[in-house]
Amino acid sequence: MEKLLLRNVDKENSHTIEVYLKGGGYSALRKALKEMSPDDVVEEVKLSGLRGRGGAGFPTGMKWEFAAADLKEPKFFVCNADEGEPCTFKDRVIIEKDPHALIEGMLIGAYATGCRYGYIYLRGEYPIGKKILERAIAEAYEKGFLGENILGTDFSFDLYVHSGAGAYICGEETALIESLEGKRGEPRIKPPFPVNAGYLWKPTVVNNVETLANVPLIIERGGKWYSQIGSPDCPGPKLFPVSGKVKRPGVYELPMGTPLREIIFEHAGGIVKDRKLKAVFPGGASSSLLTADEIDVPMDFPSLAKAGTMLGSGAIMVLDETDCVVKAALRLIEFFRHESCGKCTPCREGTDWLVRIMRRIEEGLGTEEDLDTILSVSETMENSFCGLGMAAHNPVASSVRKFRDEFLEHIKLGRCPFRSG
Ligand code: L3W
Ligand code: SF4
Repeated sequence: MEKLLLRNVDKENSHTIEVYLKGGGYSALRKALKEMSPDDVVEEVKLSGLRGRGGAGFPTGMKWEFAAADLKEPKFFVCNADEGEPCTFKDRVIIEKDPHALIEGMLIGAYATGCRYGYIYLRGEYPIGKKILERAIAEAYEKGFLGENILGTDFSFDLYVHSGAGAYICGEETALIESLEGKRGEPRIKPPFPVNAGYLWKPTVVNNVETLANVPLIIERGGKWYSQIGSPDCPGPKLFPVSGKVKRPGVYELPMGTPLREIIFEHAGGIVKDRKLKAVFPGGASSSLLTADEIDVPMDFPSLAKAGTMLGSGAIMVLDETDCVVKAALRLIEFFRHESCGKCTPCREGTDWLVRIMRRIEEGLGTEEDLDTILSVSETMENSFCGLGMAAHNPVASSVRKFRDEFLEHIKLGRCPFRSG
């Protein structure tokens, strides 16, 4: 497949505006501003079928339509670049190697929705990305793509980078907004959705980095062209970060709907030392795992939901036959316990309970009853206040359901069977 999202990343100095312009950069912005009305842009994005790439897959055109219809002013356009999920490192490639694609996507989105100011909320642990983005923004101001009366039109837009301080919860859009306002990053109740009441309670569009990088392509080549790539229900190219026990870990751009088996065994080169595949977390650290015989699934939002898991950020984490599922699930729930903001009881207490029980089992001190307790705590966590708590239990609960024998072996042996002695 022709590289679309990664079309620029292998060019020398791909992060500079000279290289971006040479490759046709900012021509989509020019087309949008000079030849299309804001409504035309929204319609084109709706036609493309683009769905959010941050985890939930909400239709981007619909989100923009809601924001455009809200006439409160000023409106804000925010890029969620708080990429903090373990094993998710796809947005980083765009931030560091093709920052102008992101800026151009934001500009087109801001024009379509009537936003005057923009923020890129960047993961605190991406200091190189911060430098690159700030330089790219300065270059875009110099060339007249940012600021007052862009390209001689009535459209004006100012853009800033705001660094997070290392809290995963600030990737949740309403916690991100609270943090941007200078408050502690804790989620707000939804609705109202940010499109109507976001930053400073004004209409605010929040889109993920990868989502926005698709926008110049859609405007340049048309929504119809875009809608024919990948899965019909969920089209477009997708970045899949692949990590764990594969021969060639990395970020792969493939059409949405590419089978998981193909990604692992063809693109990522198969399992290290030709060992057996044991399990895969197909959609980031909060997805339910799939067993080796469940990987003939197309990697898109509806197909993975049907398979009882989720696409999430599209991050694929692979375990081989020498890996302990209990330990892997424990590591993930430890992350979520650390990152739970503590606002609501099911998540704050649930993640802590799961860590304690999982540690006990991993150390060989668990009981069979613990497995029922894990499933019951997981069920309670479904009632959490935000997506973090609602999904944090998935790796643990799915491991218990699909690898119950491995848990029982820990309990019977009184130690981890993957550890010698
Ligand atoms: C207007 C309505 N807007 C929904 C908007 C909403 C948001 C988007 C999706 O979860 C997932 C979560 C994590 N009017 C609307 C509306 N919207 N209805 O649509 O909303 P929502 O609430 O379904 O999801 P969310 O809270 O955005 C995100 C999963 O992502 N996740 C996280 C990945 C982490 C990364 C990373 O580190 N880069 O991506 C992992 O899978 O579990 O399910 O904008 O406002 N009626
Ligand atoms: Fe905070 Fe977790 Fe509740 Fe979300 S689910 S509000 S992260 S405690």
